[in-house]
Amino acid sequence: MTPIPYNNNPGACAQGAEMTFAAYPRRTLTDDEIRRYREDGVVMIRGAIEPNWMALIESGIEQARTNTSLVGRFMSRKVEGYQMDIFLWKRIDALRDLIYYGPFARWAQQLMRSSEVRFFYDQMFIKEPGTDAPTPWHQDLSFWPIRGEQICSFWIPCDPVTRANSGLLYVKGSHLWPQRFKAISPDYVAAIIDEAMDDIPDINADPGRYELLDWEMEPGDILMFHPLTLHGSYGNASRTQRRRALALRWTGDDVVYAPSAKRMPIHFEHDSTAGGPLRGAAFPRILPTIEPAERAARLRPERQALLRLLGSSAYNAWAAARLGLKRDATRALRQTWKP
Ligand SMILES: O=C(O)CCC(=O)C(=O)O
Repeated sequence: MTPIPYNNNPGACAQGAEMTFAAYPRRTLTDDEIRRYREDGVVMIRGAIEPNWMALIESGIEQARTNTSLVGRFMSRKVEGYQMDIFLWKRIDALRDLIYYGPFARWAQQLMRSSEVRFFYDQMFIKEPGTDAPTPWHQDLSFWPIRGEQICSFWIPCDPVTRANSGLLYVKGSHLWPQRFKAISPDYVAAIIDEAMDDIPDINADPGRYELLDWEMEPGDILMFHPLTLHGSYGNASRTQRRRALALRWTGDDVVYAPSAKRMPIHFEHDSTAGGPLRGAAFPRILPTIEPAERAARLRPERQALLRLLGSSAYNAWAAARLGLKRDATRALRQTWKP
């Protein structure tokens, strides 16, 4: 299929709109790539992303890096040199265009075998040179207020990555394990740690026991992975190279909204109700067609509701104090990350 040209001018679609639907990718995924995603829980596709889309990603990441949101500052406050932020597309036009008009939704549709594809959220992960902060082993789904099988994430580096400068590592096939592990974030956010869930085994302390997958990657390469595949990364040992990456999360037909105090709160407007499908401006439908009302909402950048943000911080402080009382619980959360 012919790729649709994009004029590479961030914001052009929002202002005039020469595109009204998601572009077709340079190439579709092969049966073998889809099989690897299903069996291993992750697949790396080399050279998948065309330079025009990479330029948009880099522009979006640089805007987010240099103009951090309130929630981004909160997420990054504890780990020196490790900068994170979420829902970037709500305030950065280049990323809104990427999500609506980039080729990503079509790959997600193929992987998830779903007729509908909604965008769940985006996330930035930046590790400055010499940042000794790992991303602990975790399963993404433990963090999220959703349920379902048709969910996938893409991880896109903007800089060359190796294991030593914080390329992602995966435990092969771990998405098929029966356990649901506690949500361990780089700053150990207590509010989302559900004590009823399993403790994550100390993967790096027992290397012979697990088959790890990782790749040296260049800008233009993409990782596609299942929300239950255990993954993490070392700190960035490079003295010169910043490591910037964007994650895009997608949902399909069977996904329902499942909010809980122990899941990531959503601070943007949407119309989903507990147990029902995702809908509304926070989780826009991209395929099979764009939902006009959600698309109209996307033209109005939205700030996170401050009151809800303050409420989440207070709840988190309370949860941290509670978890601190249970010393055994926190000990079990610590992981070995020595290169
Ligand atoms: O970039 C990283 O180190 C973490 C990425 C990650 O955990 C994710 O995209 O789910």
